[in-house]
Amino acid sequence: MISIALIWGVVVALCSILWLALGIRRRQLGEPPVENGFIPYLGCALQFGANPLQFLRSRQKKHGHIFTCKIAGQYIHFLCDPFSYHSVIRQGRHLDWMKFHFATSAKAFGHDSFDPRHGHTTENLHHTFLKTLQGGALPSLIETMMGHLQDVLLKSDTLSHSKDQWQVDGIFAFCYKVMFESGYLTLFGKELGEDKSQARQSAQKALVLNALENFKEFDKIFPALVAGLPIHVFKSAYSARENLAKTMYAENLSKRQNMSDLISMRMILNDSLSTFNDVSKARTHVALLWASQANTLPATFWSLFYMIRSPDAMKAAQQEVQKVLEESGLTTNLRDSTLNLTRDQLDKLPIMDSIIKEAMRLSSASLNVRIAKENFLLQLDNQEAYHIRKDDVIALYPPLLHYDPEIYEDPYEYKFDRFLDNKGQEKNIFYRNGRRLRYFYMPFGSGVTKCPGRFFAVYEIKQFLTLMLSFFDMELLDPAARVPPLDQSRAGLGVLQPTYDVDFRYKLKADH
Ligand code: HEM
Ligand SMILES: *[C@@H]1O[C@H](CO)[C@@H](O)[C@H](O)[C@H]1NC(C)=O
Ligand SMILES: *[C@@H]1O[C@H](CO)[C@@H](O)[C@H](O)[C@H]1NC(C)=O
Ligand SMILES: *[C@@H]1O[C@H](CO)[C@@H](O)[C@H](O)[C@H]1NC(C)=O
Ligand SMILES: CC(=O)N[C@H]1CO[C@H](CO)[C@@H](O)[C@@H]1O
Repeated sequence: MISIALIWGVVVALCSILWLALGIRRRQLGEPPVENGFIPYLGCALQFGANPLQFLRSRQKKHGHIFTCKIAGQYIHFLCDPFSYHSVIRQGRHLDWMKFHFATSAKAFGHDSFDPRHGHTTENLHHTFLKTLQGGALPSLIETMMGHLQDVLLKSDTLSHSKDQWQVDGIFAFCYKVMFESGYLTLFGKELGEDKSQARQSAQKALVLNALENFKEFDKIFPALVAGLPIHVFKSAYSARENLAKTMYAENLSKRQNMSDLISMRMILNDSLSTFNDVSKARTHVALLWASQANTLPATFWSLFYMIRSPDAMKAAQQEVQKVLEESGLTTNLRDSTLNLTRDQLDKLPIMDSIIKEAMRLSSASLNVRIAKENFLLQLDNQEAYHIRKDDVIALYPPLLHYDPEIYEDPYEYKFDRFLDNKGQEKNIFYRNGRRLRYFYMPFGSGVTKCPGRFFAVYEIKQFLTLMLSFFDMELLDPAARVPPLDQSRAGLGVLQPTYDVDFRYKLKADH
């Protein structure tokens, strides 16, 4: 933390000098109101960083539906009116999404640019993702994940052996271990070869544990990388990233079995469509590892935490799971066999869905970003129109929706059935001021940049919760434990982490 503070200090100093050279923007006729902030270059970055929601709300009150803030040298137009969102989300002609996304990924992970305009690759990543993470790709992802989850929860030594006595662990730590290992193996497969010897198993285990440690080390500084600091400033995070990459060279990945289509297809496309070198290719796999885990892990934490903390939620979910298992002729008395829940069965868990959605409503904070390709006029829903300059950034900040008391009554409260209608099915009709909203829930981004892994992500969490409910009794160590505050250092980047972990205890159910 000290090093980050120091670096910020240096950044502020450098920026002050830059500012003298660059000056500030003035609002021109027809442009949104501008906030230059008090600090040169950084502008409103510190106020925004401390509490983005509060900051944006206060500016919205002052300026209205759209305003411009200078943040770290960049002018960002924040559009705060949910009824006007579609003019950004559906605005392909004037707005570019690749520039920002590909630049950010290249900066953070160190691979060559994916932007086809830079000439390193002709791979259509978007297409690769859709083909390997959605639709027909889902059943096999789900089945593989289910197998790994059960291995990790019941068979391997990831958890303590005496699970039939109460075990105490942090919920966050628990979710991290279980979901990382299962998700990692689902995407990247296992290197086992013909012999499944003990030594091979331990080597496999060590690989996963190392990957987890490296992932954590790198993930810690991810916000700083997105903010533009070079990775070389962070020695240990840099070596963590490179250690991950070293396990993902083609020669290493090619020894793995049961790898996901996502990774195997990208390996082939790598070679046929890109001029990336081996290191660059390996780093693109690290980027995918990060994308598949960085949000899923905290989302799993919040789902499990809120479910355990709310006795009503846990009871309702338990009954729902029981019903689906019984209807399918499955029991959970399965110490030696495997529970095989298909996509259809997982689709029949609306209560679980709502539990997860509500947990993400409260914890997700992903900034949706587009860049203006040219000067153009942005039309708002209230008939106002604003001039946007080429290369300006337009941003949507969904927590403004998720915490809007006119959309979600008592928005700071966790209500597990908030996303259920009166028939107990998924509720997707929400209003603001009596008008139906098209966009009311956006933890996965929007439009072309919407997370391609979102279906799998929710299935993963559902599988995890289903297994936890089926196999374990669990309770909070302190039943009156408060909800840990959100760590705002990642605001804008996805699901936020808790500022501290919360302990729970778990025990294998008696009939196991
Ligand atoms: C709860 C879990 C997850 C959340 C909240 C989440 C959220 C997001 C968000 C907000 C974006 C960026 C959208 C934007 O920049 O506008 C994104 C991108 C992405 N996510 Fe997820 N994600 C989750 C899980 C996953 C999983 C499990 C996978 C893969 C297995 C995945 C793969 C990706 C990929 C590949 C991208 C980049 C897409 C692109 O650049 O075209 N995500 N995700
Ligand atoms: C990757 O494969 C090479 C060649 O088989 C091997 O020497 C190296 O140790 C492997 N790296 C890792 C990190 O497993
Ligand atoms: C790979 O998948 C096949 C079929 O799905 C399964 O029989 C096999 O045990 C799996 N191998 C590993 C190493 O998990
Ligand atoms: C799980 O169920 C699916 C669909 O019923 C089936 O295709 C698959 O082979 C099953 N897997 C196992 C391991 O039983
Ligand atoms: C190193 C590596 O992954 N090589 C593969 C790249 O893709 C071609 C097919 O296009 C394979 O033949 C290579 O083995």
